[in-house]
Amino acid sequence: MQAQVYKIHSDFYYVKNFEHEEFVCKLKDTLKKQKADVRVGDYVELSSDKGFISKLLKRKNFISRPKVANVDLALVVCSLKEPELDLVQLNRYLTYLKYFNIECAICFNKEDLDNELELTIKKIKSIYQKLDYTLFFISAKNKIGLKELSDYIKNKTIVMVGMSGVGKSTLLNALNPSVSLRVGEVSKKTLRGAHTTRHVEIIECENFRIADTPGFSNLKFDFILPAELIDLFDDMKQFKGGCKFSNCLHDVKEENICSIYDNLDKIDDVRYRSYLAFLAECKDYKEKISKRSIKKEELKKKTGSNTVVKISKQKRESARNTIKQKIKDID
Ligand SMILES: Nc1nc2c(ncn2[C@@H]2O[C@H](COP(=O)(O)OP(=O)(O)O)[C@@H](O)[C@H]2O)c(=O)[nH]1
Ligand SMILES: [Mg+2]
Ligand SMILES: [Zn+2]
Repeated sequence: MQAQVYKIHSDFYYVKNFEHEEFVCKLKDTLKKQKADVRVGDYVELSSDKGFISKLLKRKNFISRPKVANVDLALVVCSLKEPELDLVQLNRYLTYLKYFNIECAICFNKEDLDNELELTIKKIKSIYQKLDYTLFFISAKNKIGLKELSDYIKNKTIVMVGMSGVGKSTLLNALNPSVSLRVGEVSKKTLRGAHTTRHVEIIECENFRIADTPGFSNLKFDFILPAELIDLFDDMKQFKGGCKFSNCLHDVKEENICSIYDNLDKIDDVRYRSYLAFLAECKDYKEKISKRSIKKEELKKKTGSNTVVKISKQKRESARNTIKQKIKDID
Protein backbone atom coordinates (compact mmCIF):
# COMPACT_ATOMS: atom_id res chain seq x y z
CA MET A 1 0.00 0.00 0.00
CA GLN A 2 1.20 3.51 -0.79
CA ALA A 3 0.98 6.42 1.62
CA GLN A 4 2.41 9.87 2.22
CA VAL A 5 4.41 10.91 5.27
CA TYR A 6 2.82 13.94 6.93
CA LYS A 7 4.75 14.12 10.19
CA ILE A 8 7.92 12.65 11.68
CA HIS A 9 8.63 12.45 15.39
CA SER A 10 11.93 10.82 16.32
CA ASP A 11 11.64 7.31 14.88
CA PHE A 12 7.94 7.42 14.18
CA TYR A 13 6.57 8.22 10.75
CA TYR A 14 2.96 9.34 10.55
CA VAL A 15 1.54 8.45 7.16
CA LYS A 16 -1.78 8.72 5.38
CA ASN A 17 -2.94 6.60 2.48
CA PHE A 18 -5.08 7.87 -0.38
CA GLU A 19 -8.24 6.96 1.57
CA HIS A 20 -7.04 9.26 4.37
CA GLU A 21 -6.45 6.36 6.75
CA GLU A 22 -3.61 7.14 9.14
CA PHE A 23 -0.84 4.84 10.31
CA VAL A 24 2.18 5.25 12.53
CA CYS A 25 5.14 3.37 11.11
CA LYS A 26 8.79 2.73 11.65
CA LEU A 27 11.47 2.38 9.01
CA LYS A 28 12.26 -1.12 7.88
CA ASP A 29 15.80 -2.22 8.71
CA THR A 30 16.80 -2.41 5.07
CA LEU A 31 15.91 1.28 4.65
CA LYS A 32 17.76 2.17 7.84
CA LYS A 33 20.86 0.39 6.59
CA GLN A 34 20.65 2.31 3.36
CA LYS A 35 20.38 5.47 5.48
CA ALA A 36 17.22 6.30 3.54
CA ASP A 37 16.31 9.93 4.10
CA VAL A 38 12.53 9.73 4.44
CA ARG A 39 11.01 13.19 4.86
CA VAL A 40 7.66 14.81 5.38
CA GLY A 41 5.91 14.83 2.01
CA ASP A 42 7.52 11.62 0.81
CA TYR A 43 5.44 8.92 -0.79
CA VAL A 44 6.26 5.50 0.58
CA GLU A 45 5.30 1.87 0.31
CA LEU A 46 4.06 0.20 3.52
CA SER A 47 4.68 -3.35 4.69
CA SER A 48 1.66 -5.67 4.61
CA ASP A 49 1.01 -5.21 8.35
CA LYS A 50 1.33 -1.41 7.83
CA GLY A 51 3.79 -1.18 10.69
CA PHE A 52 6.77 -0.38 8.52
CA ILE A 53 7.82 1.78 5.63
CA SER A 54 9.37 -0.65 3.19
CA LYS A 55 10.22 1.59 0.27
CA LEU A 56 10.80 5.26 -0.47
CA LEU A 57 9.21 6.26 -3.76
CA LYS A 58 10.59 8.71 -6.26
CA ARG A 59 10.28 12.39 -5.36
CA LYS A 60 8.93 15.17 -7.53
CA ASN A 61 11.03 17.72 -5.65
CA PHE A 62 12.66 18.36 -2.31
CA ILE A 63 13.53 21.48 -0.31
CA SER A 64 16.49 21.15 2.03
CA ARG A 65 15.70 23.99 4.46
CA PRO A 66 13.04 23.33 5.74
CA LYS A 67 13.15 19.68 4.77
CA VAL A 68 10.03 18.81 2.86
CA ALA A 69 9.32 16.79 -0.28
CA ASN A 70 6.75 16.86 -3.07
CA VAL A 71 5.49 20.42 -2.70
CA ASP A 72 3.15 21.46 -5.54
CA LEU A 73 3.34 25.20 -5.03
CA ALA A 74 5.08 27.81 -2.92
CA LEU A 75 3.06 30.90 -2.11
CA VAL A 76 5.58 33.66 -1.67
CA VAL A 77 3.89 36.35 0.39
CA CYS A 78 5.08 39.98 0.42
CA SER A 79 3.44 43.11 1.72
CA LEU A 80 3.20 46.29 -0.32
CA LYS A 81 3.39 48.40 2.86
CA GLU A 82 4.09 47.85 6.57
CA PRO A 83 6.64 46.40 6.10
CA GLU A 84 7.64 48.16 2.88
CA LEU A 85 7.90 45.94 -0.23
CA ASP A 86 11.33 44.31 -0.28
CA LEU A 87 12.08 43.06 -3.79
CA VAL A 88 15.57 41.80 -2.97
CA GLN A 89 14.04 39.54 -0.35
CA LEU A 90 11.38 38.43 -2.83
CA ASN A 91 14.09 37.62 -5.37
CA ARG A 92 15.90 35.67 -2.68
CA TYR A 93 12.91 33.41 -2.08
CA LEU A 94 12.22 33.01 -5.80
CA THR A 95 15.83 32.12 -6.58
CA TYR A 96 16.01 29.66 -3.71
CA LEU A 97 12.79 27.93 -4.74
CA LYS A 98 13.82 27.87 -8.38
CA TYR A 99 16.96 26.00 -7.38
CA PHE A 100 14.74 23.30 -5.90
CA ASN A 101 12.32 23.30 -8.86
CA ILE A 102 9.36 24.48 -6.79
CA GLU A 103 6.62 26.30 -8.67
CA CYS A 104 5.92 29.72 -7.14
CA ALA A 105 3.01 32.12 -7.08
CA ILE A 106 3.53 35.55 -5.55
CA CYS A 107 0.96 37.21 -3.25
CA PHE A 108 1.33 40.94 -2.82
CA ASN A 109 -0.61 41.61 0.35
CA LYS A 110 -1.92 44.74 2.10
CA GLU A 111 -2.97 46.38 -1.13
CA ASP A 112 -5.40 48.42 0.98
CA LEU A 113 -2.42 50.35 2.39
CA ASP A 114 -0.95 51.36 -0.97
CA ASN A 115 -2.15 54.77 -2.20
CA GLU A 116 -0.45 54.29 -5.55
CA LEU A 117 -1.66 50.78 -6.17
CA GLU A 118 -2.05 51.07 -9.95
CA LEU A 119 1.52 52.24 -10.31
CA THR A 120 2.85 49.53 -8.01
CA ILE A 121 0.98 46.80 -9.88
CA LYS A 122 2.30 48.05 -13.19
CA LYS A 123 5.88 48.04 -11.95
CA ILE A 124 5.61 44.59 -10.38
CA LYS A 125 3.98 43.11 -13.48
CA SER A 126 6.71 44.50 -15.70
CA ILE A 127 9.27 42.45 -13.76
CA TYR A 128 7.54 39.30 -12.62
CA GLN A 129 5.05 38.55 -15.36
CA LYS A 130 7.94 38.22 -17.79
CA LEU A 131 9.38 35.63 -15.44
CA ASP A 132 6.17 33.62 -15.70
CA TYR A 133 5.06 33.90 -12.11
CA THR A 134 1.39 33.95 -11.27
CA LEU A 135 0.69 37.14 -9.33
CA PHE A 136 -2.03 37.93 -6.81
CA PHE A 137 -2.72 41.39 -5.43
CA ILE A 138 -4.69 40.90 -2.25
CA SER A 139 -5.72 42.19 1.11
CA ALA A 140 -5.88 39.31 3.53
CA LYS A 141 -7.39 41.54 6.18
CA ASN A 142 -10.15 42.92 3.97
CA LYS A 143 -10.55 39.64 2.10
CA ILE A 144 -9.86 41.15 -1.33
CA GLY A 145 -8.62 38.92 -4.15
CA LEU A 146 -8.90 35.73 -2.15
CA LYS A 147 -11.37 33.87 -4.37
CA GLU A 148 -8.90 33.65 -7.28
CA LEU A 149 -6.12 32.63 -4.94
CA SER A 150 -8.28 30.00 -3.28
CA ASP A 151 -9.18 28.53 -6.68
CA TYR A 152 -5.52 28.50 -7.68
CA ILE A 153 -4.32 26.49 -4.68
CA LYS A 154 -7.22 24.05 -4.76
CA ASN A 155 -6.13 20.42 -4.20
CA LYS A 156 -2.46 21.43 -4.02
CA THR A 157 0.13 20.89 -1.31
CA ILE A 158 1.56 24.32 -0.69
CA VAL A 159 4.17 26.01 1.47
CA MET A 160 3.89 29.63 2.51
CA VAL A 161 7.04 31.69 2.41
CA GLY A 162 7.60 35.27 3.49
CA MET A 163 9.06 37.60 6.05
CA SER A 164 7.40 38.05 9.38
CA GLY A 165 4.68 40.68 9.46
CA VAL A 166 3.68 40.44 5.80
CA GLY A 167 0.40 38.72 6.68
CA LYS A 168 0.90 34.97 6.24
CA SER A 169 -1.12 33.95 9.28
CA THR A 170 -3.90 36.40 8.43
CA LEU A 171 -3.98 35.06 4.88
CA LEU A 172 -4.06 31.43 5.93
CA ASN A 173 -6.86 32.06 8.39
CA ALA A 174 -8.82 33.91 5.71
CA LEU A 175 -8.34 31.02 3.28
CA ASN A 176 -9.09 28.44 5.88
CA PRO A 177 -10.99 29.78 8.89
CA SER A 178 -11.14 26.44 10.70
CA VAL A 179 -7.39 25.85 11.10
CA SER A 180 -5.06 28.09 13.02
CA LEU A 181 -1.38 27.56 12.28
CA ARG A 182 1.92 29.09 13.13
CA VAL A 183 3.09 29.24 9.47
CA GLY A 184 6.64 30.35 9.19
CA GLU A 185 7.17 31.43 12.75
CA VAL A 186 10.54 30.93 14.33
CA SER A 187 9.94 28.30 16.96
CA LYS A 188 10.32 29.25 20.60
CA LYS A 189 13.28 26.93 20.86
CA THR A 190 15.20 28.95 18.26
CA LEU A 191 14.47 32.16 20.09
CA ARG A 192 16.00 30.70 23.23
CA GLY A 193 19.03 29.82 21.15
CA ALA A 194 18.66 26.14 21.92
CA HIS A 195 19.22 23.50 19.29
CA THR A 196 16.45 23.72 16.72
CA THR A 197 14.12 20.86 16.20
CA ARG A 198 12.58 21.63 12.89
CA HIS A 199 9.18 20.04 12.83
CA VAL A 200 7.46 20.08 9.52
CA GLU A 201 3.91 18.84 9.21
CA ILE A 202 1.49 18.62 6.32
CA ILE A 203 -1.94 19.80 7.42
CA GLU A 204 -5.23 19.28 5.63
CA CYS A 205 -7.10 22.51 5.08
CA GLU A 206 -10.51 23.07 3.52
CA ASN A 207 -9.57 22.57 -0.12
CA PHE A 208 -5.78 22.46 -0.06
CA ARG A 209 -2.94 21.14 2.08
CA ILE A 210 -0.18 23.15 3.64
CA ALA A 211 3.25 22.08 4.79
CA ASP A 212 3.49 23.96 8.04
CA THR A 213 7.17 24.65 8.54
CA PRO A 214 9.24 26.50 11.10
CA GLY A 215 10.04 28.98 8.38
CA PHE A 216 12.37 30.00 5.65
CA SER A 217 14.15 32.59 7.76
CA ASN A 218 17.80 33.46 7.19
CA LEU A 219 18.00 32.00 3.72
CA LYS A 220 21.51 32.34 2.37
CA PHE A 221 23.08 31.08 -0.81
CA ASP A 222 25.70 29.20 1.13
CA PHE A 223 25.30 25.97 -0.81
CA ILE A 224 25.36 27.10 -4.46
CA LEU A 225 28.54 27.62 -6.48
CA PRO A 226 28.99 31.08 -8.06
CA ALA A 227 28.83 29.69 -11.60
CA GLU A 228 25.48 28.02 -10.93
CA LEU A 229 23.66 31.19 -9.90
CA ILE A 230 23.08 32.83 -13.28
CA ASP A 231 20.92 29.96 -14.48
CA LEU A 232 18.44 30.75 -11.71
CA PHE A 233 17.90 34.22 -13.21
CA ASP A 234 15.87 33.67 -16.38
CA ASP A 235 15.82 37.38 -17.19
CA MET A 236 19.62 37.61 -17.19
CA LYS A 237 20.92 34.26 -18.36
CA GLN A 238 19.67 34.86 -21.91
CA PHE A 239 22.57 37.31 -22.37
CA LYS A 240 25.38 35.22 -20.90
CA GLY A 241 26.39 33.74 -24.26
CA GLY A 242 27.84 37.12 -25.26
CA CYS A 243 30.29 37.46 -22.38
CA LYS A 244 33.96 37.66 -23.36
CA PHE A 245 35.06 34.84 -21.07
CA SER A 246 33.12 31.63 -20.65
CA ASN A 247 33.78 31.65 -16.90
CA CYS A 248 32.33 35.16 -16.51
CA LEU A 249 30.43 35.53 -13.24
CA HIS A 250 28.69 38.65 -14.57
CA ASP A 251 29.89 40.99 -11.86
CA VAL A 252 32.39 42.84 -14.05
CA LYS A 253 31.15 46.37 -14.56
CA GLU A 254 33.06 47.05 -17.71
CA GLU A 255 31.78 47.37 -21.25
CA ASN A 256 32.43 44.63 -23.83
CA ILE A 257 33.48 42.15 -21.15
CA CYS A 258 30.20 41.03 -19.63
CA SER A 259 27.23 40.88 -21.93
CA ILE A 260 24.84 41.14 -19.01
CA TYR A 261 26.41 44.46 -18.05
CA ASP A 262 26.12 45.56 -21.69
CA ASN A 263 22.39 44.75 -21.62
CA LEU A 264 21.52 46.31 -18.28
CA ASP A 265 18.94 48.55 -19.94
CA LYS A 266 16.84 45.42 -20.48
CA ILE A 267 17.24 44.04 -16.97
CA ASP A 268 15.44 45.28 -13.88
CA ASP A 269 17.83 47.10 -11.60
CA VAL A 270 16.74 45.27 -8.43
CA ARG A 271 17.07 41.89 -10.14
CA TYR A 272 20.67 42.74 -11.08
CA ARG A 273 21.44 44.02 -7.58
CA SER A 274 19.90 40.87 -6.10
CA TYR A 275 22.06 38.74 -8.37
CA LEU A 276 25.22 40.53 -7.21
CA ALA A 277 24.25 40.22 -3.55
CA PHE A 278 23.56 36.49 -3.84
CA LEU A 279 26.72 35.99 -5.89
CA ALA A 280 28.79 37.36 -3.02
CA GLU A 281 27.27 34.69 -0.77
CA CYS A 282 28.01 31.96 -3.32
CA LYS A 283 31.62 33.17 -3.53
CA ASP A 284 31.95 33.01 0.26
CA TYR A 285 30.65 29.47 0.10
CA LYS A 286 33.14 28.49 -2.58
CA GLU A 287 36.01 29.98 -0.59
CA LYS A 288 34.91 28.12 2.51
CA ILE A 289 34.82 24.75 0.80
CA SER A 290 38.13 25.29 -0.96
CA LYS A 291 39.75 26.14 2.39
CA ARG A 292 38.25 22.99 3.83
CA SER A 293 39.74 20.87 1.07
CA ILE A 294 43.15 22.50 1.55
CA LYS A 295 42.95 21.49 5.19
CA LYS A 296 42.24 17.92 4.18
CA GLU A 297 45.22 17.99 1.81
CA GLU A 298 47.49 19.28 4.59
CA LEU A 299 46.25 16.61 6.94
CA LYS A 300 47.05 13.97 4.36
CA LYS A 301 50.58 15.32 3.93
CA LYS A 302 51.16 15.39 7.68
CA THR A 303 50.05 11.82 8.18
CA GLY A 304 52.29 10.66 5.35
CA SER A 305 51.57 9.30 1.95
CA ASN A 306 50.35 5.95 3.18
CA THR A 307 46.98 7.14 4.44
CA VAL A 308 44.54 4.50 3.44
CA VAL A 309 40.89 5.22 3.66
CA LYS A 310 39.36 2.36 5.52
CA ILE A 311 35.73 1.58 4.93
CA SER A 312 34.14 -1.08 7.06
CA LYS A 313 32.57 -4.08 5.39
CA GLN A 314 29.17 -2.94 6.57
CA LYS A 315 29.53 0.50 5.03
CA ARG A 316 30.69 -0.96 1.76
CA GLU A 317 27.62 -3.19 1.75
CA SER A 318 25.33 -0.28 2.51
CA ALA A 319 26.87 1.83 -0.23
CA ARG A 320 26.35 -0.99 -2.68
CA ASN A 321 22.75 -1.40 -1.55
CA THR A 322 22.10 2.29 -1.98
CA ILE A 323 23.39 2.18 -5.52
CA LYS A 324 21.28 -0.91 -6.23
CA GLN A 325 18.25 0.83 -4.76
CA LYS A 326 18.87 3.90 -6.89
CA ILE A 327 19.04 1.77 -10.00
CA LYS A 328 15.77 0.10 -8.99
CA ASP A 329 14.09 3.48 -8.45
CA ILE A 330 15.19 4.67 -11.85
CA ASP A 331 13.81 1.50 -13.38
N1 LIG B 1 -3.81 46.71 6.44
C1 LIG B 1 -3.61 45.39 6.36
N2 LIG B 1 -3.03 44.75 7.37
C2 LIG B 1 -2.85 43.43 7.27
C3 LIG B 1 -3.24 42.70 6.11
N3 LIG B 1 -2.91 41.41 6.29
C4 LIG B 1 -2.34 41.33 7.52
N4 LIG B 1 -2.30 42.53 8.12
C5 LIG B 1 -1.76 42.86 9.44
O1 LIG B 1 -0.36 42.68 9.44
C6 LIG B 1 0.09 42.25 10.70
C7 LIG B 1 0.95 40.99 10.55
O2 LIG B 1 0.13 39.94 10.07
P1 LIG B 1 0.47 38.40 10.31
O3 LIG B 1 -0.60 37.62 9.64
O4 LIG B 1 0.69 38.14 11.75
O5 LIG B 1 1.85 38.29 9.54
P2 LIG B 1 2.88 37.04 9.50
O6 LIG B 1 3.97 37.40 10.45
O7 LIG B 1 3.37 37.00 8.11
O8 LIG B 1 2.13 35.83 9.89
C8 LIG B 1 -1.16 42.02 11.54
O9 LIG B 1 -1.34 43.14 12.37
C9 LIG B 1 -2.27 41.93 10.51
O10 LIG B 1 -3.51 42.35 11.02
C10 LIG B 1 -3.86 43.43 5.03
O11 LIG B 1 -4.24 42.90 4.00
N5 LIG B 1 -4.00 44.76 5.20
MG1 LIG C 1 2.44 34.46 11.32
ZN1 LIG D 1 29.06 38.07 -17.92
